[in-house]
Amino acid sequence: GRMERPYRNKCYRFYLSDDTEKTWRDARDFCRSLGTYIMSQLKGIRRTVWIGLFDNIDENQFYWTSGHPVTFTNWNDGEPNNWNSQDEDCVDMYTDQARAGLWNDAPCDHLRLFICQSYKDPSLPAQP
Ligand code: 2F8
Ligand code: CA
Repeated sequence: GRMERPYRNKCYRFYLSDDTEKTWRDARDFCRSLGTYIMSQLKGIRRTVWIGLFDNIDENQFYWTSGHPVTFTNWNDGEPNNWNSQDEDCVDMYTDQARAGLWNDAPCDHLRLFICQSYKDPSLPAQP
């Protein structure tokens, strides 16, 4: 059967019935495809959404609000750029077809759509 279980701040989904057996490679590809879920929910929005990344403490030193280290970035060409010498210290993500998933720094006080991420068991601290 299919089960979801929180464990140490991660969520595990088990595929344990005989009819869902896969090769290692197919299992890996299947698990990876779950990651496309978030972007698929944003199709058609065509506006930027805030993500939890900011550099208002130290210019050009970006942090995640979760405290996780920044190990991956996905800036649009030319970003981050503090456009027009404005202080652009918060990061949003494009959702339109051409730029879907790419990041831009924008002024933190601008209004944007957003997505919240939470952990399956909120009593557990965020662990990098
Ligand atoms: O062209 C990139 C540029 O586009 C906008 O400025 C015109 C963005 N401004 C806002 O989102 C407020 C810039 O951040 C972006 O670099
Ligand atoms: Ca920018």
